[in-house]
Amino acid sequence: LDAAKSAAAQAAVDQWVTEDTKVVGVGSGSTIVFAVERLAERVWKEGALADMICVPSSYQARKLILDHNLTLGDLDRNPKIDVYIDGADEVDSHMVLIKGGGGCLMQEKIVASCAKTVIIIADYTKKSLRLGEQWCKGIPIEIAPMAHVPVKLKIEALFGGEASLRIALKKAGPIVTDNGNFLLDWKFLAKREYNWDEVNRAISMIPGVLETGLFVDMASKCYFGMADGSVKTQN
Ligand code: DER
Repeated sequence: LDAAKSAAAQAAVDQWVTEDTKVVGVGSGSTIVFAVERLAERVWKEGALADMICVPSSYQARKLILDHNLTLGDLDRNPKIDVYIDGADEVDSHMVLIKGGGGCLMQEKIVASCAKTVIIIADYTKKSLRLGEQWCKGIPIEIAPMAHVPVKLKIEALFGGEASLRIALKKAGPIVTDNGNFLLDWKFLAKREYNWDEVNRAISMIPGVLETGLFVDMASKCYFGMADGSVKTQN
């Protein structure tokens, strides 16, 4: 899938990051690595994008920017972002995204919300007609640690399914996010028709919920790398 990810990343970067692009928001995960590598190639091999500033959406993104000697910015100094580039766990036919498989959804959504344009890059396995077809791990939700049980119960009561606390693999106990919070993964009911905008708003209103991995009406355009190396777009 790396070739597909790389093709999507390069197409997106070359279309949306030009000499006029001053501030780029950098997402998190594995696909974004290819986008940062392409940005670095443009800067260091082609001598382009000299004024570009990169704003990270996680510790991982921050390290990617530093490791590639790109100029690191933040929302204090760069609150207006020209383009935000990030991956997705799933993209449905209405461009509703599930994000947060890598646990960085809160800062991702914050940085994305500051961007004029949000560009999603993914391999073909992320594209679906209906949310849940491809991504079976549930919708990630960032919550305050002390609230994880009541939030779980409220989500399940409101919308069904099952919300599970995300447990770490290489650390005893729950995953702790870059923001010091816990994550629930909500496996919703596959057969139920959800209005994802309403679901996103309702879950966001539950006391103790910091952010959801439902990105509704946020993506401007999606680039999917295909198995044959071609790139399909959705917007
Ligand atoms: O966790 C996240 O939000 C990531 O951006 C995820 O949505 C995409 O990660 P991937 O590029 O490794 O599939």
